[in-house]
Amino acid sequence: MVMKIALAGNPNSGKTTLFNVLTGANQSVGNWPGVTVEKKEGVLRGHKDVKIADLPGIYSLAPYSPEERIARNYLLDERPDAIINIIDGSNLERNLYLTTQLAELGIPMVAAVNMIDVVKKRGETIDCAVLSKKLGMPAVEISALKNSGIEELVIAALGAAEKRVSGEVKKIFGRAVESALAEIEASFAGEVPSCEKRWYAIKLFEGDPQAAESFKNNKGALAAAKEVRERCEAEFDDDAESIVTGERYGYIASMIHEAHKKQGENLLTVT
Ligand code: BGO
Repeated sequence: MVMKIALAGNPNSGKTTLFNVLTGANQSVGNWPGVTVEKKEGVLRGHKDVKIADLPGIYSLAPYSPEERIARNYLLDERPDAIINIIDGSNLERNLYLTTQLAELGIPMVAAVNMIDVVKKRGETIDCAVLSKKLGMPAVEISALKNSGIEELVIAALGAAEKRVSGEVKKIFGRAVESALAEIEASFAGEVPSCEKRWYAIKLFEGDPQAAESFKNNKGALAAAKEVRERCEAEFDDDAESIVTGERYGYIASMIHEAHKKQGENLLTVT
């Protein structure tokens, strides 16, 4: 059986470099349907039954730019067996924003922390065990340019794809937002597969237009989401999308605080 793995990440995270390392000459290039955005697919070296789809470089899974829509629709509609999320380790905060969103899709996933050569050259370290625990997925340090960590990454990605179920999606928001999301999830009844519930609860809470469109026949869920959203917006005196973004960055800051050490930090001084 053919397995599908999607490669997702920010622009300039090293996605093309990694795609080339993973697939070698086994690539085909076309366009995504209806748009002039390049679509690259390839076969994983040494694994002829594993296809790698290179998604456009994106900063978030909002449905606003063509690149975001392509990546998001591919992941939602095709539900690949796994996602490799390439993260520029020298730009953790910005890159982890997308990572936390991808994790909500309920698709098995591996974080590939790239540019580790740059990180090390700066005298910094990234603790992948901490990232892995906080993200609820394997995290592997790599340098796509120097071809290091690739074997470990492939093993982790194939392992995730074979399991077919994602790890438990971490509850990264504060108590009020988490309880709002639980209320929205409860309104789905049996209509949404359990691995997709959190994604749709967050999107409906945010008032995401594309998610609302896919729930147009489920008026109960839309009404529940609206009621919960309005209540939270009044409580926070802010709009739902900003509340979610703010709390997402809060969680990312706590992850980085634990996982990213700069030169001279946390060294014991003996007097
Ligand atoms: C240029 N380490 C280092 N040091 N650099 C890396 C790594 C890594 O692990 N991985 C990728 N790069 P893309 P997207 C460049 O092209 O794969 C570099 O957008 C240059 N080019 O070599 O294109 C990679 O597909 C001139 O750098 O990313 C590339 O995600 C001077 O990161 C850049 C310096 O990689 C982006 C760099 C003419």
